[in-house]
Amino acid sequence: ELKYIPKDIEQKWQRCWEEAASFAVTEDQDKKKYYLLEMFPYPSGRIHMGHVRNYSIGDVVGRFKKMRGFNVLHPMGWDAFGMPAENAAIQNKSHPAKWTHENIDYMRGQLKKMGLSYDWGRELATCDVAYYRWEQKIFLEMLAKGLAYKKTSFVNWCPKCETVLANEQVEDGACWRCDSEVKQKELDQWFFRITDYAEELLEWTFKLPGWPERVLTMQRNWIGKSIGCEIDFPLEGRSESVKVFTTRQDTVFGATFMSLAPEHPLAQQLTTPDRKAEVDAFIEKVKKTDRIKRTADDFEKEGVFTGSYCINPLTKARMPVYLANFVLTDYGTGAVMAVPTHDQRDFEFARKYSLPLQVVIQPEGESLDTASMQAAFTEVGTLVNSGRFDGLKSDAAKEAIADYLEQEGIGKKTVNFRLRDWGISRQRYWGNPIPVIYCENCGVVPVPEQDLPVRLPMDVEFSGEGGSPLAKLDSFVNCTCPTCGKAARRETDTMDTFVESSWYFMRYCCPDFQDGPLDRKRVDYWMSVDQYIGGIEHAVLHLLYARFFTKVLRDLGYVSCDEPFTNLLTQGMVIKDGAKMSKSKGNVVDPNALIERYGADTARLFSLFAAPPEKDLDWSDQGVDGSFRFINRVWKLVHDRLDLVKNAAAPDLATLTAEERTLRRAVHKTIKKVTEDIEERFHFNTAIASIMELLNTLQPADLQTPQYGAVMKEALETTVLLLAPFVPHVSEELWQRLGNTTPLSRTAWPEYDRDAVVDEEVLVVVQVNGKLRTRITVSAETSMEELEKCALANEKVLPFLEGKQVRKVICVPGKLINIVVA
Ligand code: ANZ
Ligand code: ZN
Repeated sequence: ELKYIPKDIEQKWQRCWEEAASFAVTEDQDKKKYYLLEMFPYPSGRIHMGHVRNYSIGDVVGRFKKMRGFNVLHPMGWDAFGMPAENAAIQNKSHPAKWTHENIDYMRGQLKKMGLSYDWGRELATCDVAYYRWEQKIFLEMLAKGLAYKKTSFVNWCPKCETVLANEQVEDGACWRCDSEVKQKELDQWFFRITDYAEELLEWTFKLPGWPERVLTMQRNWIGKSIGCEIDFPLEGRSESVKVFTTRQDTVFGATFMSLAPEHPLAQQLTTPDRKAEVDAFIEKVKKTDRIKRTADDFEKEGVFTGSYCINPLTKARMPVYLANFVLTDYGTGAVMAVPTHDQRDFEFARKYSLPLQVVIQPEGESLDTASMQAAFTEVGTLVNSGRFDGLKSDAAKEAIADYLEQEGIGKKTVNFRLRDWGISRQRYWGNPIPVIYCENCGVVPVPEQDLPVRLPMDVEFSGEGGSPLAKLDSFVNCTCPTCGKAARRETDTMDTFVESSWYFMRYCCPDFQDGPLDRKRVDYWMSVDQYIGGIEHAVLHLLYARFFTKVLRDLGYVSCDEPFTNLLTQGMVIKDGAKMSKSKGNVVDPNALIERYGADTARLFSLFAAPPEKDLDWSDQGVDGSFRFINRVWKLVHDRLDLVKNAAAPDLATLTAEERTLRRAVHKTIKKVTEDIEERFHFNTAIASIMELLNTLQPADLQTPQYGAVMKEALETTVLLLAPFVPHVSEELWQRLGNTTPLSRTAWPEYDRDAVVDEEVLVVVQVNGKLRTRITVSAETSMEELEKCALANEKVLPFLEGKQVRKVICVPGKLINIVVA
């Protein structure tokens, strides 16, 4: 049949790939492996255009690498635990498991309709016990190594979701999911000691050239390494001292007061009776402000005097001790030596409370004066008013003062990280149960390995009120202590869902492994992921946790690699009418409707052609239409020439005519361009554009030469091969109609012929006023304008143009150029 009917051919080839298990892979030691991965979706209900784009990008890479001879692992699965399932359960009175699995089934069907080259045999869902049981084992091993621990802490609490949020899940003081205002709450929580890996996580950000610099910078800032000193400031009239952390020990002579976090353990003790009421009121007030606000630059700096003093260990000056709202309790030592002349926050604070200022760093060629200062001078400079350190530059002074403090026993060099341990406790049902038991005799008792998994019970009630449904389920909570046999209580917190996404990519390597979380041999064959593709919104959270987990699992002996993702591509958003596609904006295009109307190939082609992967993709109906028309043009071209090429052999290169050579050159130049665009740059849009250009060359071609059929056959087959990663269904179909019996999915990518892409050169005679002046060699395809430029700039020609005016240039392409001057 002659009409292009996407539905028919797409179903046909999807069935064919499925039946032949075309994309199933094993650990073939003879082949070079390539592990390609797109971030797995949350089964929210339906695929959206962001998914279509993400997976289309990945599929080009996967199919291309396979055609290039790689053993490509390209798996897909479901990030299936999480709050929306629970919220839906409350709303629809259905079970989160049911909701989740129905969504998975539906979305799997949608993905299959896109013709993506997944090894579906490796599919996993993190909410299945077959997956989360192994995560419990990993948790227990981390617990045994002290990498998982419990502590009481203030946590970000979302009153609406009734759960703890990681700092990363708080955006501008609001919950990242529901946008409610986040509160502070004190709770007993489980933590992963990611800070143990802070240094290594940071170091490796300098050894990941395949990651976008932007993401690496965000990770570095998040880890936030600060090199400085801890310095002891003795308290007046007391034996103890206050320890501060500073990165600017070169300014210690300018420290005129002390600022403590309101939560600092000494805060109450240092408060004199006359100050108590004011201090208590202040502490209460700060408790109510969230941490994000407290650290914002434009947040009003406020404080209260405790009534106590400490002594600057170098100047011996008396320094009033304040509590200040911008000093955080969990950074450094929770105490700051305030240097109002050189720190802006301290400056504002000092002005507000009339505290003394002393300049100790002088900028080049300037003289700061405390009376007229409008802001702190925060750069480096030369030390003044700093005793024996006067005249040193800041950098040298940092060293010298740190050494001096160490010598005198009043300080030591330290490194501080902004990174905090990862709080993983969630008071939620639909997550992985933390496998521990609380016993009055024995305390915290890990669930013994032979008792794993701790299954998530199915018989829960969802009222939507107050805390975790698990805690209300006696049959789950009540248990016996594995150590002493007494009645005990089971942990009812579940793990943050970021735990599941921290190692799923390794489980894909051995999804059916029954003897542990990971089968080291298989995991080592596939890891690291060669190309990871996903959204920039995961720049810190998921990508940092996944890196941490990889290192933990390495140290637990499960895997050899240090880093999970060699190359990372963060794709842009899909936008429509200038805004991100979202339900709230009402500008959503449903992939179902798109595929129904145009077919998956058009949906894929459009999302690949409209923008390079990292850039935002602007939705356009005309663009979709254009993609569909292009496929139709290819379809028609191939069918129009079927008779011509049917019985053609491969071209005999030695006897090609010039016209045939020109046609063939266009074909091989396109192979070169498309190959480089995909392989080196992921510039799929320009790759597709050059295939379109080739089509423009092929369509009008109509040679009467002997090998025209042979050359056209090569041209059409090449076009189809080059299109295969982008529009695989129609490519397979045309490939077959061109008489090939091996499907494209098992065909090699074309290599370009080096001889064919070299432009033919011609010798052009250059005359001035009809007299031969020189000959130049140029490509046969050089345009008249270019040829003219070359001739006019030629050094043999220039002397004859001097002082004359060019009247006319006569050009006979490929032969002669005559410059007429007067
Ligand atoms: C004295 C000083 C003088 C400072 C100066 C800066 C400039 P980073 O780079 O982020 O590590 N600081 C220390 N602990 C703090 C806390 N718990 N809450 C709020 N601020 C704290 O910043 C280190 C600087 O932040 C430290 O250096 C300290 O102020 C402040 F001209 O000490 B500095
Ligand atoms: Zn016990």
